Amino acid sequence: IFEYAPAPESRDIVDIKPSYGLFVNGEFVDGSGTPFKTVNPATEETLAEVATASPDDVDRAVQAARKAFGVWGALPGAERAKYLFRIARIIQERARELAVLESLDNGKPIRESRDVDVPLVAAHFFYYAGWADKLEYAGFGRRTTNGHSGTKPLGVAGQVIPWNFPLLMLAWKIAPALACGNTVVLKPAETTPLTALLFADICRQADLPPGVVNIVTGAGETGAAVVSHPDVDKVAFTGSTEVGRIIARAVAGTDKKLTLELGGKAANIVFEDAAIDQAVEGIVNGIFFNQGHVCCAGSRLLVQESVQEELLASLKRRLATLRVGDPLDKNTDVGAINSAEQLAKIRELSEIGESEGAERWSPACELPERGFWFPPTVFTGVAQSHTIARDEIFGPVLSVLTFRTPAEAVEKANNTPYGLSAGIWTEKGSRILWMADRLRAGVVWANTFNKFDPASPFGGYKESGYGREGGLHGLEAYLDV
Ligand code: TXE
Repeated sequence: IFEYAPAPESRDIVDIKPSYGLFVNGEFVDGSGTPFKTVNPATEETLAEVATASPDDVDRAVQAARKAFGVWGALPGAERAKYLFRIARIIQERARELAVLESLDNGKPIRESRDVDVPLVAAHFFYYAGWADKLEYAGFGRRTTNGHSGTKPLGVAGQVIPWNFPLLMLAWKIAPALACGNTVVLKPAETTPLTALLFADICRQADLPPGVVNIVTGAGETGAAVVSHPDVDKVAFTGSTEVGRIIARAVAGTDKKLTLELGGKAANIVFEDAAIDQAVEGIVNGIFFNQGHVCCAGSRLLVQESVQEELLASLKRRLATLRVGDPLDKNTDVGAINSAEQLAKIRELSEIGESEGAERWSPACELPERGFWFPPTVFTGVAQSHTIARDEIFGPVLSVLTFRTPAEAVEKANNTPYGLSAGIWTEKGSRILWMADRLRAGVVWANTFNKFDPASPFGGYKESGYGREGGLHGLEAYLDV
């Protein structure tokens, strides 16, 4: 299931239309709001003009989803599985198109969209297709001595997703929702709407009944109309903690169910007995993968004092080999920053880092003149009180802190309002277990980082949100028992 077509780096294989409408009830239709432009962040060239869904358009999408729920929710699970398997296979067949379009609209290196994002998207649809006819065995429905318990889909799911993994976040949201028998109105982020619209085309190709999946494009106002629509039964959001709070308030006092996947400030903790070369690869992957636009990015390196010097020297040598540039070049390691706004935020926080006394370092690298670019950056001498040790930067910027004992590592790692992920690098198995028990993080990786699997639940503690996506637990968010 992880197969994909090779060498997709040519732009010519995608057919980008000058303008796009909304996908409602199985058709592409005009939006009534003012259309917006989506740009290629690597060149600032406009890729297409995209419709904005007004509250009335969102209402039409929700009504279409409600009507389709009558059919889709009543289908036997095995029938729903057939559609999901078909969607998964079409994703594989169109993997090159999806990967190139994702890199063009988002700025991420083609190697990542081709080898990580798109294969994981297909894997999610395969995985949840497999559950569609087995929900009663999933631990939710059981025969008991006096009868039996069962599950029901919730109804219409309103889903709002961010721009860092446009297709993968769509898959995390849509695949389990559909497997459980719900229908969907999804709003992609305004800087990366194109692959969601290509996915809409895939739904048509798979003959998915009209209204089961609806895609409404637009900015935050469109998202707000989706989550506050009275006929939406379930809200799923991935994005900033700030907007997560707004959504939690909008949903409070209604009968809607809610899952939130928000920001993070993960600690990647390296002990003196770790395999240093391996740890360096994990640190690089942890913070420079996807330009650091990753909610679970290992943005705080906690290194044991005794190996700090050796580790940093090795890390700097490795960073000097990273290639920053054209996302469609298959040799590129670090692509473009997704938007001018995000670039401004990364610049501002980096300047604050310097002004608060941390030492800033970047390898020599030539950045393209046009587009949104930021070099891989490391801050050393960072104290816990520094802004760059506390705020989510969401860019290719690593803050380095040190510790002496495992207990101090735990204390520092947990000293954040977030709790999404953490990494541990050590040769001692017992230490991994000791640390994992004490880290307040939804995911703890050991001797690896940023590893994803559709069978693994993912989600946060504290201000990183609540609910789990992925795996068996991901079904719970879309079922009533
Ligand atoms: O996020 P927003 P932004 C963090 C990261 C980043 C910061 C800001 O630190 O720098 O958030 O990014 C929609 N009701 N993350 O401004 O605004 C919006 O249109 C309903 C972490 O892009 O949260 C988009 O589709 N929806 C994160 C989505 O919410 C609303 C990923 C996310 O945008 C809305 C992205 C409203 N009132 C950013 N306002 C992660 N957890 O991975 C906006 N939206």
